Amino acid sequence: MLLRAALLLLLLLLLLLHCWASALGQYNMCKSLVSTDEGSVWEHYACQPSPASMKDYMRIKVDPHGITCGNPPERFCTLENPYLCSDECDASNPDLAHPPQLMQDRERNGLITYWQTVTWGRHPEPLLANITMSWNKSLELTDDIQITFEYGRPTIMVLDKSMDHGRSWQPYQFYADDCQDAFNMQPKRVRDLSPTNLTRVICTEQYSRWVGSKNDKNVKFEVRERFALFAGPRLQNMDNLYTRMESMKGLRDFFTFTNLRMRLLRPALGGTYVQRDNLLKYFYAISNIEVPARCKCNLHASQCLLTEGNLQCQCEHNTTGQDCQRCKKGFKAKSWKAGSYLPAPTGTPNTCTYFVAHSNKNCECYGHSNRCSYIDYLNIVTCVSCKHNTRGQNCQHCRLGYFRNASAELDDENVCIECNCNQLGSIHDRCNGTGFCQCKDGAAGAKCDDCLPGYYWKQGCYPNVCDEEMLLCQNGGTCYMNQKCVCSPEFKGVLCQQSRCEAGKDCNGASSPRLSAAALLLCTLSYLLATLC
Ligand SMILES: *[C@@H]1O[C@H](CO)[C@@H](O)[C@H](O)[C@H]1NC(C)=O
Ligand SMILES: *[C@@H]1O[C@H](CO)[C@@H](O)[C@H](O)[C@H]1NC(C)=O
Ligand SMILES: *[C@@H]1O[C@H](CO)[C@@H](O)[C@H](O)[C@H]1NC(C)=O
Ligand SMILES: *[C@@H]1O[C@H](CO)[C@@H](O)[C@H](O)[C@H]1NC(C)=O
Ligand SMILES: *[C@@H]1O[C@H](CO)[C@@H](O)[C@H](O)[C@H]1NC(C)=O
Ligand SMILES: *[C@@H]1O[C@H](CO)[C@@H](O)[C@H](O)[C@H]1NC(C)=O
Ligand SMILES: [Ca+2]
Repeated sequence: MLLRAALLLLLLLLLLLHCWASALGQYNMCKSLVSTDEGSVWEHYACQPSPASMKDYMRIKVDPHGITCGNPPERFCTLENPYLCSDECDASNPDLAHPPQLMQDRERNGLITYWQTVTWGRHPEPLLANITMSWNKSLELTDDIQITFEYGRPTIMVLDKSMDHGRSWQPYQFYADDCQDAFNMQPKRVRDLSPTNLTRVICTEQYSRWVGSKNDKNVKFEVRERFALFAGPRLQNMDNLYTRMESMKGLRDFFTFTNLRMRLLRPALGGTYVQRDNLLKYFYAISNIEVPARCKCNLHASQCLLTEGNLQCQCEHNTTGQDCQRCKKGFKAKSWKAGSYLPAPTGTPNTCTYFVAHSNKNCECYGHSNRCSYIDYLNIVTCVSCKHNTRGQNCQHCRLGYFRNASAELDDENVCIECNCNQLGSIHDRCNGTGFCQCKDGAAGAKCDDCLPGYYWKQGCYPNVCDEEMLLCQNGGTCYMNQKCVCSPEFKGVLCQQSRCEAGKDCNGASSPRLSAAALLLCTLSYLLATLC
């Protein structure tokens, strides 16, 4: 009796814990053991890692070379105290150095540490600096990016992002005290956006105006406010946001990145003009960059760990890859798919599965079929109804009329490319392993849609009748598209080589040839009649 009560209590406790856990974070579990009539089985769910402070994992690069202050040591002053230039930056003295890593350190005892640039000594040449942050991992923003500037925020800057490890970049947000002047853009705020255009790249003046260097130090990229358009002001309706993530094109990608870059284009001025006689008060200083995000694991992992210096999703659902973007070897009965947030609250895991044939042998079809049959007399298992234009025991070949896509893996839907042989120029519709068709005489090109020199195209390739080199039209005739000579009235023949006036005939009497033709017809008819009678 007591045991029973204790068990019940434990169960209640577990249930409570479960509820508490699911309220705390959605999609935080990839699987759980549930008991059924047939014993315990694993149930699988769409899952994603918790948000983390990604500044701990970022690699920072600062450009141009020599932009960090302190080498050689230099003095600087602040916008509020422009004539007290007693502060010093010295790269060789740890207490006075301001290296880039101070943008991502954990500050202790209230001591603010910051990266700082050289001062604007080269005015009016612009003071430019790039800060590139790399993770070597696809991440998804979960809250605002926040950059903390000491001694004033830049009056012009751009935040860029890359989704392909820095190969290509796109602007994420423009910042200026005068958007029209700096970027020829209308100033906007995120609150001007609506659900239909929240992925619009805007220029904002909210973080660039001078408010004193201590009043507001932060420049933000607003994620929370954008989420709120779907999830409500306190993000209480995240289900709605997740539903939109599934259905709205480009929404998830908008928050996805592998790299970020800040382009600092003009420092804080503390006023309208640059004071040329005191350039020691113009520079950039950043004490912190906060990037709250989660690893993008395509809803196939609830953990993301640092392995060999790189973030790596701990893939479940028999997926693999840095972002769980592939099926594990041997689990390719279906094509890979990302997990789905829908239906709420647990989503769809879209697990990778392997196929066991009736004979209990593995049925490997590289994802082009999920059916095999056992051929008794050959003692083999072979895939049935290979899709994506494949064929073969394992759907490992391309159907006739298709060739292998060299840049695609065997389990790719695009693995076979149509030969596309020109019907008129080629012998048949098959091609070799690199897509070359077999051409009829005179045809050329990979698809046989061209002609060799000396041939012309007219529903196939035919040898030239005339040309400008060997087969010249004669007697003033002109060559028409290599197909025929257009002769002047007095000449005929393929190359106009024959005169219409042959020796001994009267060329001027137009009626005489017609007459003789009529006579000939008459003769033939009478001859026929004679033989018939
Ligand atoms: C910053 O990056 C942009 C884009 O690659 C480049 O055009 C610019 O020259 C860089 N600026 C500096 C100061 O390195
Ligand atoms: C980036 O991550 C991939 C996968 O973890 C790894 O193979 C590669 O070496 C990493 N590159 C760098 C520069 O760390
Ligand atoms: C977004 O749409 C809203 C209303 O549909 C419009 O008022 C606003 O100007 C748009 N914002 C941008 C940046 O285009
Ligand atoms: C992954 O494969 C293993 C067999 O190796 C199986 O036990 C497990 O249930 C599979 N997981 C999923 C999510 O299908
Ligand atoms: C070849 O495969 C790659 C990778 O899947 C794909 O991007 C490309 O479009 C394919 N080429 C053709 C011609 O289908
Ligand atoms: C296909 O034919 C082309 C042209 O004859 C040739 O260059 C190519 O090497 C052939 N490819 C294969 C795989 O045989
Ligand atoms: Ca710091």
